[in-house]
Amino acid sequence: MTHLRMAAAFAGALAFTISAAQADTLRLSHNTGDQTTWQKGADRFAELVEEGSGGETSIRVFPNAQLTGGDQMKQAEMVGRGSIDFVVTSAINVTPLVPEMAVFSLPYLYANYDQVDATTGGAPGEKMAEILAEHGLHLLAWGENGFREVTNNKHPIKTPDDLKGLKMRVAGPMYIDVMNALGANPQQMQWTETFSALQQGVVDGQENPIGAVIIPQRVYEVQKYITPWHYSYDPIFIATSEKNWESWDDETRAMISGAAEEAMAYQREITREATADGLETLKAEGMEVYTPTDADLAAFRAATKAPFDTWAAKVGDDLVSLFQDTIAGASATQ
Ligand code: X2X
Repeated sequence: MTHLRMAAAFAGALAFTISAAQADTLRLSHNTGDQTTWQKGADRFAELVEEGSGGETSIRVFPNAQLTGGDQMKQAEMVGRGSIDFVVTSAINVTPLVPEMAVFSLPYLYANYDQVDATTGGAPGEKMAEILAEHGLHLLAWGENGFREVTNNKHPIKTPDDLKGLKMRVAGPMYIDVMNALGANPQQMQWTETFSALQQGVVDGQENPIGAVIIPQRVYEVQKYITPWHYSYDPIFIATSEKNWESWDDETRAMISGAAEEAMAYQREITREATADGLETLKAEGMEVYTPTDADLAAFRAATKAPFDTWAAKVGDDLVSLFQDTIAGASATQ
């Protein structure tokens, strides 16, 4: 090879390195599988950002909490520190870092979607964004995991007594207290380990939203009974690090926020659609559905009052009142 040809080859390699460095690839972590509405929302966000940046910014989506070695609670902390660019996760996963996030999921706080939307779209949502910012997380938009419904393999759950002694997988600390109050034996476990734990009978049951998780993650293959008891609502959200946010100019901020809003509106819509006909889907897959009566729901509510009070005190009375006042102003029935 002549010197000249070597120089040309070297220059070519250098140009390649520079352009690869310029096309910014940001990383987004979420903690469910790649068929869920979480993934679909994250993918839509990535597409919109790629378009909005004229191809200069691409986002790679990592499902199943891969970036934190399967630890779903650690994602928010890593984003807060700026080591991951974006997270799509649900409220309960953030409670070890930001205990106030448990307010959303207090047992029987919400009766319907109008009430949910009034809080995420109003002053409570803004207040939570301020609290998240204190932990280095810049909230971009709210999406939906949904109302969490209980499944198990032993028998239909009709009353609080039916939970006695059941081994229940739960995602986070507040749900441990709720399950204990119901007489179940709760066990905190990563979501990615739950399917095989249910399959092998390590646990008897679990609780998760129908459209966002139970159907796309095929929980019906390893669970027989479901009771749509709507005991706890769990929102998801997209956040970036405050560090990223500070580094972006106004135009980039507007583009990223707009993409997040649009992606989460889409995510919420497909989640509600999948939930609306979800029980039919689950019956077709062989699950047995017990639809609780108003009296059953009142019994579940009464049985979860103690953990409600404990966690309301933990998150703070002012915050709970802000949510309750907003909820009272929204329509009471579906
Ligand atoms: O772990 C769960 O149960 C899940 C997937 O719903 C959450 O991330 C809270």
